Amino acid sequence: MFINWKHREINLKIVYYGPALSGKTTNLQYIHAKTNPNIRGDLVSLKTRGDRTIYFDFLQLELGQIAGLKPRFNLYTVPGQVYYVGSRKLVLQGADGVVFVADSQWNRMQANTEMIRNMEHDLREMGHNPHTIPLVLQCNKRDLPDAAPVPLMRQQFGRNGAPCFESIATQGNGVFDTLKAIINLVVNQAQQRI
Ligand SMILES: Nc1nc2c(ncn2[C@@H]2O[C@H](COP(=O)(O)OP(=O)(O)O)[C@@H](O)[C@H]2O)c(=O)[nH]1
Ligand SMILES: [Mg+2]
Repeated sequence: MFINWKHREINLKIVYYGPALSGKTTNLQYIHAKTNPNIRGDLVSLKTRGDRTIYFDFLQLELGQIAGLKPRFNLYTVPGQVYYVGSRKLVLQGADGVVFVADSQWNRMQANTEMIRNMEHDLREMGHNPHTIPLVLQCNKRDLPDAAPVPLMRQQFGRNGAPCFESIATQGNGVFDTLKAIINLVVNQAQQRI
């Protein structure tokens, strides 16, 4: 959370985290396609090459008000590939909330499990408490025939009481339900901290 008192803006960071190809970028593409251009910026996909590769997607939304301040929600995705561990940590830095995009296909359960572990580890390393940071679970790719049951996924990848949504990001199903849920959690926590 970063407040610019001069401009009365509050910047909030939401990170879409999950294994490679689970549908994180597709979520942002759908949000970008369906929101009014007056309240959103461009969808930017960045790949920087230096001594370190930083790779993520970024989309900014301006919605509503919090305590008289104008909130800007900065949505990021992390790259899921194993070798982008540095990017994932950097993107998680300062996160106000996380959406874990799980891939529902049976053969991706191991990848989901590994990424949940990475997420908890990276959150701790970046100074967050993985048990209290606002978190929403999205079970994506529900259209595929080999999708694992949602209760099982919720048990494996969800946190106690964390909202869980089924989605088909390519069709937009569940994308805004997920976004609204994480925004609600993040706004509630921000209001308590201001
Ligand atoms: N069948 C199906 N494919 C999806 C769904 N969501 C994303 N995809 C596809 O999965 C692939 C990876 O998606 P992408 O958003 O790039 O994954 P990322 O690596 O998590 O950013 C793409 O080919 C998407 O079209 C879904 O709900 N159902
Ligand atoms: Mg991506």
